[in-house]
Amino acid sequence: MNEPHVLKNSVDRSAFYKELDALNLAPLWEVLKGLVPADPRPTAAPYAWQWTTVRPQLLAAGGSISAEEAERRVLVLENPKLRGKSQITDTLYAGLQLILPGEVAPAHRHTQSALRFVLEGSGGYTAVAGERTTMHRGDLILTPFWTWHDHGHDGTGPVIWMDCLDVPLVGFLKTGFREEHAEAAQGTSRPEGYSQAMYGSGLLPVGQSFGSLTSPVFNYPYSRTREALHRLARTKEIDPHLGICLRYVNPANGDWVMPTLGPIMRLLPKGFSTSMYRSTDSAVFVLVEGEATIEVEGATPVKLKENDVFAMPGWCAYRLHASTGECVFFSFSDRPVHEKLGLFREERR
Ligand code: 1HN
Repeated sequence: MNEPHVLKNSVDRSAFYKELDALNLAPLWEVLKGLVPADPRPTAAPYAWQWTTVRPQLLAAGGSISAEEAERRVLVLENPKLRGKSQITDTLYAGLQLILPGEVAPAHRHTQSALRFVLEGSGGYTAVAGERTTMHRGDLILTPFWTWHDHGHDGTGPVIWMDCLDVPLVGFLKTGFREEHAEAAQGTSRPEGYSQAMYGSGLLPVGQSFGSLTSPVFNYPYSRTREALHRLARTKEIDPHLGICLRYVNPANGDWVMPTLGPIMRLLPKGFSTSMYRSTDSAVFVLVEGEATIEVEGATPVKLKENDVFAMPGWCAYRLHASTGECVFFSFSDRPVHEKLGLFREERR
């Protein structure tokens, strides 16, 4: 048998720790529980931005800087617990972008993936990888990583959308690359509607194989999404925790539309309250139609109106309630990453 181990100076370790510190060494036992917590502890707080407050500031930005000078005229939605970091949650970026008639936001590409959710206006367009698409309220437009993209506006009145990016995640991985296009507006090689017809109509071209990471469709028009949700609302099959909740799909493989961002659209019938739910992914909600409340466990319920934005940190329990008529929520989250890494968990109460 070995002799029991005797500690020499267990009471005052500070001199020892100083010695370690000078050698860029640190004792794990002082930080172990913090490194490996019992459950997720997001830094971000749940938080709502009201459209009626933010929209005038965005229009003021329109009077203060051109889209060309700004490159992207965006007000970043910064989580109050993560100020100065351009993060709406611990892993997600979101901002509201304004483009005015005649402006061009010049073409570039980067390894960050982006979704755009259109909030207001018509006549705006985004060109992605050689094809242009016109934006309408409620449309979801993808700019997959490393695809050239520029925005413009041939119509009248302001066009506003929410940019949703995986900037914090790509920053953490230190995998950011970016390039400017030689031309402000990239040329197009396919007519508008080409991708929709070829890949987004319940059909796929015979004999073509697909890279699996991003959807070949890049505009998911709200007219179609809305039609689907409202048709399903006439049935009684409603998930008690999620409502009528559909994810946008890559038609080539049934997966999420992008590897890092998972967009979702859901309808809650009039008066419907979801049961308390939480999941590891952090999410950003936008109320698209109706009036709703979001109740985060332990906090006062927050009332939302159309185009209000809500940041939901991961592992926060919440319920959604359709206050007056039925309501429609858009949301996006980092769930595809959690799923691919085997980290996704949810709790239904
Ligand atoms: C970006 O490329 C756009 O293309 C918008 O409209 C917002 C925020 C961070 C990094 C890249 C755009 C962005 C962005």
